Amino acid sequence: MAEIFQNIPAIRYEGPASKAPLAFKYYHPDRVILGKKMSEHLPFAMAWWHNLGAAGKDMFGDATADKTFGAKAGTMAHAKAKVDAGFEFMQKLGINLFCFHDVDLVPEADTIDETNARLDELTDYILAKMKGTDIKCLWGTSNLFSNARFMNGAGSSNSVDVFCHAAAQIKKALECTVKLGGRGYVFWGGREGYETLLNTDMKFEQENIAALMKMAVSYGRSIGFTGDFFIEPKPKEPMKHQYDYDAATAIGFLRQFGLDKDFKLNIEANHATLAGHTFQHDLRVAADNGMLGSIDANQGDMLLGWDTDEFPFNVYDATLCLYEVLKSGGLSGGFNFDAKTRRPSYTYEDMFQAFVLGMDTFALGLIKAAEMVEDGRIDTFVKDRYASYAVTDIGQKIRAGEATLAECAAIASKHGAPELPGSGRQEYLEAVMNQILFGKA
Ligand code: XLS
Ligand code: NI
Ligand code: NI
Repeated sequence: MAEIFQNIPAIRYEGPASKAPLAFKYYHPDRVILGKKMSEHLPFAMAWWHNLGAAGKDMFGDATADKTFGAKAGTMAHAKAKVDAGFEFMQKLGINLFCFHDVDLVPEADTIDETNARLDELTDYILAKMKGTDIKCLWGTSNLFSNARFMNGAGSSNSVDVFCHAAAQIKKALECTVKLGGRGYVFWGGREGYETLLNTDMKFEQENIAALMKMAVSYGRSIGFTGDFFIEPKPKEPMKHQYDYDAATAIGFLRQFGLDKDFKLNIEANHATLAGHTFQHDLRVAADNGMLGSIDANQGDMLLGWDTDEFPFNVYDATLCLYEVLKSGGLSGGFNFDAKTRRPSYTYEDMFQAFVLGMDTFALGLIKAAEMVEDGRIDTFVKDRYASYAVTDIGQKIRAGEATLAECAAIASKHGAPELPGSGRQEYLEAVMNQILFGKA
């Protein structure tokens, strides 16, 4: 097999003093942090669509990068060249997982049967490539948003034929995921939402989305899929209102329709911020509900109001992300770089540089989050802040759900006007964070 990324060697850990662009400064897979190897804390994944597909095309301009990998675009030869490129890429970076949409793998044909035959051929090709490597599939999904037929959504479409087509794509994508040993299956409801209620029956649409998900669970389980289904919440873009607005909304939906046993969440940094939350907020909401499954690791730009899918460089946010992940006991899924290089970064070298940046950012985040946990000042502060519940009888009864309004009212009249609840000391805690992040300056 001819080397595609010539002149780019396998990327190694060289340590913080290295100035080599294509070397890890912080990601050291075998380094043990809180009793576990870095590589186990950080199961990194490559997103097929961005890394092997996205070539810099945007609403105003053409592609800037060449992602044909020596084949004619849109052919099965191209689909296979992407597999060759993807495996060489992952192996050179030491990444063992990938995520895909059906139409990232093969060009869509005129009929679903022909597309499915192409998927059979290509997944055979991937399976053969996987042999003798540690590379596995993190999750699969189906693209139910690009094709014009999905203009009004998939499960939420007004057209039953479109609904059935979406079901057919999900059926096949699930089969491909199982064939490739995927750990998860994602629903990102790109167009599951609406522009105006003047033409929309929201209740009808949400019931249909749930019905489609139920069919997916029942089919998936019947063909041996034992992993998690995930909803990937996002508030808007492409639709004005998307039903899976944020973690809290998605959890409510899953519980309403009895899907919460089979589903967890795939939290994407840039989607949380689009919803007006911090990344940490949506991670915490998911974790508190036992539904933090997987992460789409990217970052947005606070000055731009859309999903810019940048490779993460913000160590502060990565640290708070890993803090949530460590405290929740780790992910059943992984860290999928749902991210693309900026349009003017169009070379093969830029593709690798982007992953070095992202992996080092999350490695630093892990190192610093572990320091936060070991340091203990933040955890202790939070625990002490609620101590009045632990040290009083009434507090314990409230926590146990055994107190009544009358009992609380009796305490209130006995104790008189409460003292102020104690300083939140936010500035102190932010200084602790800075000391942990930059203390060795
Ligand atoms: C788009 C989403 C998408 C999902 C997979 O904003 O992030 O890439 O991760 O469909
Ligand atoms: Ni995503
Ligand atoms: Ni996204």
